[in-house]
Amino acid sequence: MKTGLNIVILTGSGISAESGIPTFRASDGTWHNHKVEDVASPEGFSRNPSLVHEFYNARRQHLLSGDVEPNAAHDALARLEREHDGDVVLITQNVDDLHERAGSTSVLHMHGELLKIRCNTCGTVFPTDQPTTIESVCDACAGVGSLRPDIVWFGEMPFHMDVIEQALSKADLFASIGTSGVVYPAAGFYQIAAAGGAETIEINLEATGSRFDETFVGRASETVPEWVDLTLS
Ligand code: BV8
Repeated sequence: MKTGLNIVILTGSGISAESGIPTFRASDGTWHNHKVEDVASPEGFSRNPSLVHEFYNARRQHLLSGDVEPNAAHDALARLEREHDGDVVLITQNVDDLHERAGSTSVLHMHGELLKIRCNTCGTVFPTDQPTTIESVCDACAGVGSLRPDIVWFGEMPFHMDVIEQALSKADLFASIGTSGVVYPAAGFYQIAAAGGAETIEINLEATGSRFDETFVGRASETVPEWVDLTLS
């Protein structure tokens, strides 16, 4: 592998599947037994905020339960960041903290984070490991019922898009790991990177049909460490 390459990585829920976190599009088309528009949209939140708080409280509790740990794929990406002699930018659509727990240091959570909440009134973002409800009080402005998950819902602008677009334009290598490539703008990142001259690869249980230069098929906990070994060799 040539030295000093700029590597940009995008991960999706497939990288956390073997850690025990259900992927977004389960086969029955629902997501944790809910319709997406009811639990991952601003309209759904204004229609029934308690349902949305419960939805994210349950996922946060599962993440913090002790049953969910980073897997070998998360560990391998942290090793790539430590050992690669060029830039490694890690973008994730996931809202879990498994990349950080595996040792990745600068993770761009473009869809937000389960362990953060935001006040709709004053905009303050807090770390949290506690459930939130419509009675929760904002510690910054004392607003009652003004807290929401610090999550990007459908129809909302993803976070860090300026940094992401910069990184994609400078990428020499773009790797998409464990994502079905259905949700935009993330699904279009490989095309932006390719337009900037990057080689693009996909690592997934099955090829998604998007036009990557190369596809590695297999479980992330096996294929990602193999790809990192290859990239560092
Ligand atoms: C926006 C919240 C603009 C966090 C999420 C038509 C065309 C283009 C776009 C649109 C359109 N209609 C609507 C849109 C926009 C919309 C969109 O893309 N809709 C889709 C459904 C068509 N996008 C948006 O609304 C985005 N915002 O566009 O804003 C804008 C402009 C101006 C002003 C304002 C706004 C916001 C999108 C973010 C939505 N939030 N989640 C949360 O609660 O989790 S998205 C949700 O999908 C999750 O974040 C998830 O990460 C993400 C992507 O899903 P995947 O991670 O890919 O998961 P999935 O199950 O689909 O796939 C898993 C993959 O893993 C599979 O391929 C599987 O094979 C693989 N796998 C499984 N196991 C393994 C594995 N691989 C390896 N190893 C394994 N073991």
